[in-house]
Order: sequence, then C-alpha cells, then structure tokens
Amino acid sequence: MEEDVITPDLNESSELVEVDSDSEESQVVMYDYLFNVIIVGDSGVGKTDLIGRLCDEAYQTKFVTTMGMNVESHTLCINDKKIKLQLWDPSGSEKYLHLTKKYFSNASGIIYVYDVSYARSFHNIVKWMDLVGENTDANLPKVLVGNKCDTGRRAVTKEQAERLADASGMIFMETSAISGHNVTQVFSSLCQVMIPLYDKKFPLEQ
Ligand SMILES: Nc1nc2c(ncn2[C@@H]2O[C@H](COP(=O)(O)OP(=O)(O)OP(=O)(O)O)[C@@H](O)[C@H]2O)c(=O)[nH]1
Ligand SMILES: [Mg+2]
Repeated sequence: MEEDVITPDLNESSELVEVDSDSEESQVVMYDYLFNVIIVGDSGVGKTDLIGRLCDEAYQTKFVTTMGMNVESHTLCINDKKIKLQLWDPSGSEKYLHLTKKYFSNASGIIYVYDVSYARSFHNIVKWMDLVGENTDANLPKVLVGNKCDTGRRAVTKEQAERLADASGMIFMETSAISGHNVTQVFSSLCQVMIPLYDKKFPLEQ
C-alpha cells in the first residue's frame, strides 16, 4: 500500500508571500527565493540535529530516530535577499528508502552528511549519491558534511572527504551540531550556489 507523501511546493518563484498562520496576528512574510533542500546520510549521523541547530539554535542529546520524513523551514538572509529553505529530513534507515526516494526529484539542493568518527557512514555516502543521482539532475548543487567534528574521535580525514567532494563537484565542510560550528555556513554556502542557478533558469524580465 502507498504511504502518504507530503508534496513539496515546487513553485520556486521570487517575491513569494507566505502567511504565518501560527502567530497570534497573522503576518505576511516576504521572501525572494524558495528552495527545497534534502539532507541525506546514514541513521545517526546527525541530520535532524543539524537542522535543529540551524532552525532553533537548539541541540537534542537524546537520539530519536526520524520516522519516515520531517520537514522544517528556515529563512536566511544573504546579500539583502530572503531565502526560504524547506528542509526535508528523511530517516537514514533503509526501511524508509522507498519513501525518501520520492522526494529527490523535487530537490533544489542536496546535503550529504556523514559522521567523522564513523568510517562506515562516510563510505556509504557513495551509496547515497547513487540513490540521489538516479532521481535527480547531476548538476544539482550539493554539500558534503562531516558532522560531529567536536568528538575528538576521527575515523575519516579531511583529505579523504575533500577528495570525494572534489571528484563529485561538492562543497565540503565539517560541522558540529553540538557547538554549532559551520552549521549556518553549510546552508548559506548551498544557497550561494542555488541562487545563481535559479537566476539563470528564471531570469528577471527587463
Ligand atoms: N558529538 C556529537 N553528537 C551529535 C552531533 N549531532 C548529532 N549528534 C548525536 O547523534 C545522534 C543522532 O542524531 P540525529 O540528528 O537524530 O541523527 P539522524 O541522522 O537524524 O538519524 P536518523 O533520523 O535515524 O536518520 C544523537 O544522539 C545526537 O545527539 C554532533 O555534532 N556531535
Ligand atoms: Mg533524523
């Protein structure tokens, strides 16, 4: 039986208007870009915590595996432009892969996450790339993230990760969801690649 799938809003048009109905007085929020970003990687690498750190500046120490898919939104401001990110956070567990795959074709950008202290999660990035590659444009902007750089336990060197990132046209960064190190930078760097691609695809009329 098919599982319910939330369909991402794909209308990435500029100057969109969002009504925030959760606030006491509904307020109109303007943004210039809307991007769907999917964050993938093995279970336990810290995908949900990276999003939590970005959106709430909070960190959850207890591991609660994502059931299926979460979605959060967050707005960044870059060069006076408001960029709304819809952050799709699938479980890394194999049992949800059939569900996760349905979202790839709607992505504007991909973040691949591994755990710097766990080599297997790095080696599995290639599997995640194959899975994403089957369902997306090869030129999709992407970032490779080595999370948990705070642990002091290193099983993957920066050089290994840089080699993979260079060979696959990805930006590479190490992060910590605990300290917040590089977390905002990951998302803003991805935006810096997504924005010119979007502007080229949908040029403003003169
Ligand atoms: N030391 C350290 N631990 C982290 C960091 N980020 C996440 N963790 C821990 O790693 C565990 C898993 O984090 P999650 O964010 O739930 O992992 P996930 O990738 O979303 O896992 P799934 O939802 O199962 O796919 C939790 O116990 C977190 O506390 C980090 O930067 N440093
Ligand atoms: Mg999760």
